Amino acid sequence: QKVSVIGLGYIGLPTAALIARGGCQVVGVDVSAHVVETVNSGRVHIEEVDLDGLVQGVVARGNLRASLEVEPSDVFIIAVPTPVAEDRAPDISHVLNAARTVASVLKPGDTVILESTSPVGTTEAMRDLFAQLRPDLRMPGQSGAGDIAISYCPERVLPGRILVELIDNDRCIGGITPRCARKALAFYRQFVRGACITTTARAAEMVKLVENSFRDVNIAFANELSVIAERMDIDVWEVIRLANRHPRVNILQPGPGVGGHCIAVDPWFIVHGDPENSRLIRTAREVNDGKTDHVVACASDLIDEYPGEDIACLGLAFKANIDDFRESPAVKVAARLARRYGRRVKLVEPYAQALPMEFAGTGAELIDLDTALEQCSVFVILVDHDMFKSVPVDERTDKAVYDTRGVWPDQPRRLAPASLGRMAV
Ligand code: SAJ
Repeated sequence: QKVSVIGLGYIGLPTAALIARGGCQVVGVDVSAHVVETVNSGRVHIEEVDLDGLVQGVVARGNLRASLEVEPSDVFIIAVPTPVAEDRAPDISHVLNAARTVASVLKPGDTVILESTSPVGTTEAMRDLFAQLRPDLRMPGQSGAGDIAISYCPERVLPGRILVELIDNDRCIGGITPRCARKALAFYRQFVRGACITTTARAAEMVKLVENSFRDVNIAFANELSVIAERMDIDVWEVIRLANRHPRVNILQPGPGVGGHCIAVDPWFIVHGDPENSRLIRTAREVNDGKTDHVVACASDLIDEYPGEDIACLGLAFKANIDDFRESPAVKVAARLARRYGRRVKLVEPYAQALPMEFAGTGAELIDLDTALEQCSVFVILVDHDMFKSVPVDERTDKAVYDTRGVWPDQPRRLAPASLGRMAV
């Protein structure tokens, strides 16, 4: 069985490598010559636990190679990006471009599976594009059984655990017809240990969007609580911990906003599909984005109470214990503070080799945690890296701290920042 994986990004490359390890002949297709060269030399262009060794092995054994061109195959997996445009409309142009190249090599009996997070109806749109470009082939759901099988099967993996979760997570497989779904199911069964459950393509598209929206709405609840609790001078982490002792309550953790490439994006696909009826989902997005502005304002209030003192921003990653800084609320907050306070701002990020470009020209610099503890008086905690949690309280009793992640719960209480102080008195 020959498999082509279109798009060698965070999902496509690990997927291609896993299928290749299972013994299939896999061709990874990407528009970037750099990515193709890197993979063909047995190396990786993305950071992910254990991926480098896996890719090196399957390339050396000849089971995986990369190419700029799509080749005839038995199975095609499309895993290209689906960003949102400025106006929040989903941009499925990469999916349709990938589908165009696949169409040119399709033959009866082939299976096409879309994995990219997509607005509802994208898999059908892909089917219609195939029908238009290949009138010689019968498409599923149009008349009779169809010559090719088309399905949607979203990925659900967590960065940092991608290879484990690709195998262990349950998969939801949506076919254009039940027969398409059964064909895709037989394919995934070869390398997925989790349950594989079939449904329609439209339902599967919605499932993916709903999963990430569920998380966004729940994080928004925690973020909204954190602002309310701050005004009421209550420790939100204690409130959440105690409320979660209720057997049916499970509140998530507040933070400086929501980052990453999925949770802050996918809810817009639902909102765009039905703006009138998605008020809660839209509001959650606004609450989470607004939390970033709130953190900048509160941190600035605190900093203004310590004129001339150095400020340590702890963490830049989009979440704990990873080295991914894209779409990170921590970067957004720290960069805005750096633009305002310049070289007084020091950044502590054990996972960064260099500062992200957002800090160019601000005068802010990267320092280590020990130096920050010696040199800085004000601490703004933006990421809950384990390394930060382990600072003993006696090393930070004299610091003024704005903690967005509840990393130092035992920090001695000090007067709240000016704006909150007025409320509290
Ligand atoms: N966050 C909080 N509070 C929390 C949990 C998360 O503020 O209690 C923040 C994080 O700090 C981060 C953001 O949310 O900035 C997203 O982090 P995450 O760990 O919730 O999710 P991602 O983006 O790493 O991965 C998500 C996962 N989706 C779900 O958990 C429903 C993953 O399974 C998906 O495969 C992935 O999106 C994706 O590719 O769609």
